[in-house]
Amino acid sequence: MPANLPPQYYELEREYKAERDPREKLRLAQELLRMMPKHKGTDKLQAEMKAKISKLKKGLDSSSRSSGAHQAVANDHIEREGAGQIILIGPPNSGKSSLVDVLTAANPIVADYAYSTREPMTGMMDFETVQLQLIDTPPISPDLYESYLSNLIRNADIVLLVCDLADVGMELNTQYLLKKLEEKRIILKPEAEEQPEDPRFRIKKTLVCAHKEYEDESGEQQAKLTEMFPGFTQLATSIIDDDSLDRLRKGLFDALKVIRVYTKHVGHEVEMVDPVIVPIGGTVEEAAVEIHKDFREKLKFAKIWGQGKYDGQRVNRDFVLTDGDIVEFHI
Ligand SMILES: Nc1nc2c(ncn2[C@@H]2O[C@H](COP(=O)(O)OP(=O)(O)O)[C@@H](O)[C@H]2O)c(=O)[nH]1
Ligand SMILES: [Mg+2]
Repeated sequence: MPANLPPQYYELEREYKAERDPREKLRLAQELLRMMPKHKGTDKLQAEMKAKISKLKKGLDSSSRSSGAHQAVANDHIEREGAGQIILIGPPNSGKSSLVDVLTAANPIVADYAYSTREPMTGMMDFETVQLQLIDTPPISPDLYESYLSNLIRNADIVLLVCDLADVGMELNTQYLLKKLEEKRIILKPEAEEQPEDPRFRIKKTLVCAHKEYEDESGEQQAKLTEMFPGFTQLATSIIDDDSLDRLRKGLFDALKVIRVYTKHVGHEVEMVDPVIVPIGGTVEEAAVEIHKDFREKLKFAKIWGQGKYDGQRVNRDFVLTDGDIVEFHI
């Protein structure tokens, strides 16, 4: 049986063969396996690719052990925590670490020299009743692109592109970053509702952070960013402007397009803490399953409190929830 592979497969295979960086090679191999149509004609090819993947993984493991760089392999995946994962990226010195420092309890190195951040670092940012996970990263510049960044960016929910209004080279440095990401097949867009037809590319929803706002009194630099990023949410920030940081927190939460649903037990007062997170448009059933997977079977109905509802209104599992609703599940 012929394998019948799409033309993109061969293109990607060429790149895979030419790639020297083991981590990127592994990613391309995984992508090839994903692209491969799954039928009898590709059985052998699939098995071969799986073997190559496992070999590449072993290679990465042992090279990290021998150099003592354990961190490196773990770097390209960070387990999501909280209501969403946001990765901060940008040119050197744009203020990524400063933002993670003021927004979370993490203490990344902040420095007035470039390349002070070498490893990704996470911190949890409070927003009202939830926490969002921020990832601080090393810069992207002609001198540095940490290859683990591609996977980290691909896996994050939202990208926060930190642009430095104080930098005369802001436009060039930002253009460089966009070009570099495109090489890595990551495209930054205001929304990521539609993924491209070419499965090798990934569109990432991105917010533009116009950082160090007080260094741009004329607003010229901000205007340049708006021109470069039409349609994007652009937020002006400074680490000494608390209001700007509050707007950033809210902007990031809104960008995640999730709602918070508070649950209560029958006969108890609700505590407005630790909400269940579901996507906008999420139903009673989706919220119930977040609590316990058995609830999908067992749920009979729910009572609901919230805007536009009667207190304790009885609803079915397909009822669409809104942010801040309080739900009592009946099983
Ligand atoms: N004027 C001004 N400087 C800032 C602001 N945020 C950070 N910086 C400075 O910018 C430099 C680089 O900051 P850092 O967070 O290390 O940048 P990173 O390389 O992107 O992580 C440091 O000297 C910071 O003090 C800000 O809001 N306004
Ligand atoms: Mg830094």
